[in-house]
Amino acid sequence: MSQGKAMERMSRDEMSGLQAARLQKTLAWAYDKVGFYGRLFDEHGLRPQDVKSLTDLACLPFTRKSDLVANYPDGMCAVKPAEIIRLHASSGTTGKPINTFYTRQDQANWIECIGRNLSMAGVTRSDVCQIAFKYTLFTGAFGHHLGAESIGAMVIPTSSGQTERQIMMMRDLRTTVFHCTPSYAIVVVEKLREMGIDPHDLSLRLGIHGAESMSEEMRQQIEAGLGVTAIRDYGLTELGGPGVSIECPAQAGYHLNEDHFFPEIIDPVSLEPLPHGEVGELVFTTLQKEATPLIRYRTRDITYLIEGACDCGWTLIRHGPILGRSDDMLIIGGVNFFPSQLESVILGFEEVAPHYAVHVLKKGPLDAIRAEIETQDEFQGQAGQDAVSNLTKRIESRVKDILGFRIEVSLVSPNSLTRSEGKTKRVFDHR
Ligand code: DLL
Repeated sequence: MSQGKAMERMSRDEMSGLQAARLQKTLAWAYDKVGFYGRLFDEHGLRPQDVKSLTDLACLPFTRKSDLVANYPDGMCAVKPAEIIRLHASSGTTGKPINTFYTRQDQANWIECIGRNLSMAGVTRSDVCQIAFKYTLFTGAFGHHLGAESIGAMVIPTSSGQTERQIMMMRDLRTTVFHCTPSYAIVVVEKLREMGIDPHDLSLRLGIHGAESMSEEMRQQIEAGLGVTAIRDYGLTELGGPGVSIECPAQAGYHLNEDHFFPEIIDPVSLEPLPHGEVGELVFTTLQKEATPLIRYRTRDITYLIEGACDCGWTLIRHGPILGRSDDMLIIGGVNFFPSQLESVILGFEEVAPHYAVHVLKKGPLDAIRAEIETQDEFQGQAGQDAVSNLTKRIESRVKDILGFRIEVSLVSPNSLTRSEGKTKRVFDHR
């Protein structure tokens, strides 16, 4: 049995013991090697050996994204440059990117995690994996590439974009697994339709989609449009990229590689740890990272942890879908909500396409939402003014019923909103 297999099926006690031992090592390593952590511990009058158990972790301060930005470019790095073999960075549209460094061992661990995840999703050495995440500083493409290769699958590194060519290769080389963001998967679905290609004439069977949220409704559209089972994949640059967690075929949450990343859920306001099952912000402490160890790193991602056995047989702890980001939460008409919640409601209407933009506006003292939503070609072809106004009202009223506040819906013609080959920016804050 490989080491990976053992991790996936360890008992809770065995896993906790392993985590506690690795935590001790990580804390000592970070304290000694990363100036930032040395100072942080000292300021709080703490020593790594004060943390004797996993629950003691809660007495340590958090690491925030702003700490990583303040320590750009390599202030968080624990090793000498000669030890580093790779760098990736977050796309960071404003300001400085977040750098993450890998020693040879970090890269081996990354490959192990993604290989484990892809195996969990059902990828085997007989598969042909087309990597349509962008090959840049972004972790998505290189991570999936290395992970799929480690399983022995054939890897086609197309990167994202050049969609017709992408589809030609997919057909000619009989791609079975397609790796990309949900946004790009939708672009490919639309191009297949435009080219008159039936997805069932392709060899695709699995879609691995991550780096942004994919509502159940979006998943259904991707599954129907590509002829795949679409699996959600989660990770973040700060932890090395993809390889943190993935959904299993039981689709009952994401299994987390908790032998590498110790999770906590905290209340994003009080910052107190929350029990398993309660919704809050995901916080990670790395357990194996050499180059960039992180202690209690606040991801800002909102979800919950799921205890107990999974139908798939794996024992690694699970988390639920990413419901939003604590820094994206809006309060409209007194109701707290995440823009991603709108997606499920909007895509419940078959007349609309999976392309929308959410504008947050100031209306007097209050905040308001205007959603631009594309209609499907078929609807556009037949609809008169009455049909448009009727659909607009139906969407507005369903949002009110389900989410509890009013939004203004503006239906726009097919293909009028910007398409993305990576992550789509859907929320525009005009306040
Ligand atoms: O998106 C790493 C990645 C690449 C994950 C490919 C999966 C596949 P960043 O660019 O640093 O890294 O963005 C990380 O994206 O904190 C979440 O807010 C969001 N995110 C990632 N995966 C998911 C997901 C990569 N499955 C940030 N569902 C994270 C929802 C996701 N949000």
